[in-house]
Amino acid sequence: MPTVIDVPRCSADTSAEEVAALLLAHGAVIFERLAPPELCDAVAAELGPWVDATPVGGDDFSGRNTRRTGGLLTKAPSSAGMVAHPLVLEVVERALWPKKTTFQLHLTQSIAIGPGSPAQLLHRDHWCFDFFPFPREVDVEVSTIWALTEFTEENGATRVVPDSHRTPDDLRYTPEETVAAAMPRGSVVLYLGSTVHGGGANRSDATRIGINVDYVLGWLRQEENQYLTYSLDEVRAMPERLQRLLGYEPGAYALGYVDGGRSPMTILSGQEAAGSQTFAPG
Ligand SMILES: O=C(O)CCC(=O)C(=O)O
Ligand SMILES: [Fe+2]
Repeated sequence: MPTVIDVPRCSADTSAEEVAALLLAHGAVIFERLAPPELCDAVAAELGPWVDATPVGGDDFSGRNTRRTGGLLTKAPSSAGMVAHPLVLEVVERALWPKKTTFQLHLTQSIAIGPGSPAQLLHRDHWCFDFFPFPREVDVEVSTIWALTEFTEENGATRVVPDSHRTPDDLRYTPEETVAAAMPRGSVVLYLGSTVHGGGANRSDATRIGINVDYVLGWLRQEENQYLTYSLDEVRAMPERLQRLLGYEPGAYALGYVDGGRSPMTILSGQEAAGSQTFAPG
């Protein structure tokens, strides 16, 4: 039986620097009770009807009794309090490497794992990049899952393999090598794109709901297409920080420009000078 270490834990008064150090050291970290109950209540109330209307997944990886509801920023606007949580963003910024210009949202989704669901296949989220073998010391993605319901060993808390983030990409792990990211409602587990993990089996009689928000370097393609998920008018109504996170700021000097060099941010704000061309972010 292998010795399995637990996911390190910290609280809302731990500094972003310390949290990032734990995340980089062990590949995962749990921030306990970062979202107050009122925020969880608001997100749950806004989200409820959307989850009810969401079909279950069509394959084993998505989960045949799991409902994945995307585009959270308009379906559950309060989720912005999680998506753009300043402490989480600071940790993400510190952890991603090689960080140059910026990072962006990779996806937002609610993951509602229904009773009786088996465990999800263990995987590394950065496999979404067509299984590109990133050098082991490079972290291009940070994933987060907020516990909207309590996460327990029994109800399908995310399973994580601590310290798996620097092992060869093709090294496979067994369920016995995972630990449950059990945590109270309002907590969030952060893990690197290279960290092995998967949704747990739900052996309870209630649905487990997590708010999954992933971040990725600005020069990579987003998993959930943010430009088609929200209309321009919806994006224009959002705070600037969210607009930037959605990918409307250049991903690097010339990444994402419009028409020869205009920044999408100036198009959103309608403040561009006619004929002006700039690659400058914002
Ligand atoms: O729902 C979970 O706990 C994990 C889901 C996950 O890792 C994924 O879908 O990539
Ligand atoms: Fe995953």
